[in-house]
Amino acid sequence: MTDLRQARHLATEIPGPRSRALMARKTATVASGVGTTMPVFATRAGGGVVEDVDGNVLIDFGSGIAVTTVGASAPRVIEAVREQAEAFTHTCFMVTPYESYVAVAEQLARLTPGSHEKRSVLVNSGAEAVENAVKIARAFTGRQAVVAFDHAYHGRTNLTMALTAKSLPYKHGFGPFAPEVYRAPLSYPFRDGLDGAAAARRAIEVIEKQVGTPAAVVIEPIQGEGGFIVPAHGFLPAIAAWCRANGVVFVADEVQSGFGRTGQWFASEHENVVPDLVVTAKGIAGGLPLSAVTGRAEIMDAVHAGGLGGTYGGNPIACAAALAVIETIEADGLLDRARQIERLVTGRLIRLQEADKRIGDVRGRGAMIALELVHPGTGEPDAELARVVSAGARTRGVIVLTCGTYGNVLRLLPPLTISDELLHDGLDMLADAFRAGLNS
Ligand code: PLZ
Repeated sequence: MTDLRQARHLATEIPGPRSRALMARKTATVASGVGTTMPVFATRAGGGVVEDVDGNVLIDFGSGIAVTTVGASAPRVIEAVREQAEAFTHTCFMVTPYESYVAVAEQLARLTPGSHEKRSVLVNSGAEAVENAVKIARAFTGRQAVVAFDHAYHGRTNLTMALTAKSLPYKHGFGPFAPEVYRAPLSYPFRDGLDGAAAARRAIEVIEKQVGTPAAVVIEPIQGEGGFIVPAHGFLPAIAAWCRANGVVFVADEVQSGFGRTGQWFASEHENVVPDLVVTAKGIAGGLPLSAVTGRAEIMDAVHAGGLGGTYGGNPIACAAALAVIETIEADGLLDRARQIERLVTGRLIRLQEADKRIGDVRGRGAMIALELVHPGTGEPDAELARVVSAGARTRGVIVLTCGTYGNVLRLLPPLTISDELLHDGLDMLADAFRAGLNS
């Protein structure tokens, strides 16, 4: 969106009258289980902002939950989508294949960690891709058990609800859940104080004693919804090494942490981990619904012909968008940009933390940075403060999301196309919201 002004602008209160009217229509017709973070309706978005129906321009620290890494109206993506839509919108890859699906698989083989031979399957959502990774690991190993971790988030389908840790809002009332899912303790340095090796020993002991040898271990290299938890150094490599030694498929759920978000193509790379299977979604296609499982050829090809697929999997418009996203990240140096954003944002947040004991931890990598809020002294999670500060930031025109098992984490996920000016302005507003939150 070339004419979208890249500056915060409040034309009305938040939400304005048009958004309020639309919200009334939503309430009357959209299922109430579908929540919204911001009470405003979008008209345009791109660069580092979202414009709403009342003419407010909001700073985007959410990227539609880590999706629009290249911006919400990236020129190459717009062009690729337009061209593909004119050629054809769908044939179904399982009926009449097309080149872009193959090209996306080639790019995934090139970009995911490890130089081994790889295969990919393309599907539509993060949850669907995680489900497929589990199917593939089961077919390859002939085993059934799957291990996930504390605080994990893997989706809202039945199997991925089972893998997801948090009950409310994701699982409550929706059981029974898929069987043969087991949970191991994660490394959570801020709360458990363990180094990576000790945390891995603790997790492996739980797996060995309570599960035996599972088909797969599924883990987010940096947790998303669970609180942007970065495991202690050495934890991921130790878990991956145990998997390798025991013939267990190591699945990295890079749905939120992947595709340049953390300053590498994949967060696994920060720990030199080469997963057997990598699950991608979100940032892969600039907002078009696309996800993938990419992994070792011998594991992926263990599935019988016709065992993987779906009507829309690898839709041609989504594939065209994905190729444009990859080109954009490489041509525009966006991995470097993610690292710059990390320096700017963490620098400012650490200064904020030094002056405010309610900020217990500043963590994350690249443009995936979080603040964990606590009651000073006890360190108990302070979800109410997270609610007050994120709401305060939103009324000041900044889109800020929360996360965490305890609901006490503020997470910043700006598009990599955001300007430094917008980052500073957004962080100023966040600091204001913290100051105002003192009196709440
Ligand atoms: N794995 C690591 O972060 C999606 C969920 C928002 P889908 N996270 C955002 C919500 O409340 O529904 C996610 C993730 C990780 C899997 C998923 C699931 O991806 O595309 O939402 O299915």
